Amino acid sequence: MNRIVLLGAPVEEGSGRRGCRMGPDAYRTAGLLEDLSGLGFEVEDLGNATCEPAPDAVAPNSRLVELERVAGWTRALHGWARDLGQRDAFPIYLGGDHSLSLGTVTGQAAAAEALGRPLFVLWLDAHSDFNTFETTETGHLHGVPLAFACGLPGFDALLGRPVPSVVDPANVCILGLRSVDKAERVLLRRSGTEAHDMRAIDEAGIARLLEPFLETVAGSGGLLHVSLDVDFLDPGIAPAVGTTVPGGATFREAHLVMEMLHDSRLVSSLDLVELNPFLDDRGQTARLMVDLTASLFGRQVLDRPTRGH
Ligand code: B3U
Ligand code: MN
Ligand code: MN
Repeated sequence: MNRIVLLGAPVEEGSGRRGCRMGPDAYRTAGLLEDLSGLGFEVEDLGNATCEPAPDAVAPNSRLVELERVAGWTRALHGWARDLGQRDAFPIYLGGDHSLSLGTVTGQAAAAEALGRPLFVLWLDAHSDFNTFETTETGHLHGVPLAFACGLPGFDALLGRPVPSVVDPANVCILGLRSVDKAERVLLRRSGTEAHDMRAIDEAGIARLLEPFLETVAGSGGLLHVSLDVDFLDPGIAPAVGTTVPGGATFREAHLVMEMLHDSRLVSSLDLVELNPFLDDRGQTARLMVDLTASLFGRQVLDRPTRGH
């Protein structure tokens, strides 16, 4: 696939603080279009999605923050992703906080189902985002998208109906964990999702954890959606995120993941989430996220043979 479409999703209501709505423009300012074009891709920028709040989204408890707005974004982005996921172009969703994945992952799952392919998800994040409306302690809806996409119950207010195509939790791999809430941890364990914390990365090396997952995706003819949260990265190299957690992925670990993903040729859609340019240091984090995206699309120092080529 030689075409890439960029869609801005300036969502910030899921994070409980302001700033993520500037994310899409920070990626543009940091040169995302130019870098991807320079790698030989035809890049179309669709601008930013918009949304209307969903007044019918009634909160099942009083802890949930900005449910009407996040439900509005979920519906809008679900529609976008369902359509873009069936076009002959690779969609990159420019966030925006991680609640945008409520729409993009479920939309990509619907698109994959229409194409007759299973959807796999690689979640690169310090957090598992596996809370439900019941378990969330903060009420911030960027903490629930993976549970929603995997079909956990109680979320019908978001789309106004059950999720039409859920992701099989056995098709999910999470890398980079270092902050999981107590009840969330139980849900995660029960789901059977493959989840690796930073200790596992320290002990095994990130490549050894990622490789078997990519082999499974390849073996089942699946499509792979990647959701890259800025806080997957160590805050020392990526300060522009509201929820910094020490001890994250290093510069090289993150690039290696992207380089392996490129070589696998399996990735078909990408979320870039949680960049808060208001917290950045001279564009450092925006620039790093753009560089990581370029690695995913094949930027490398020396030529090397890739799988299937
Ligand atoms: N698990 C916590 C914290 C959190 C999740 N995602 C982020 N923070 N970025 C929660 O709010 O659910
Ligand atoms: Mn996240
Ligand atoms: Mn996170």
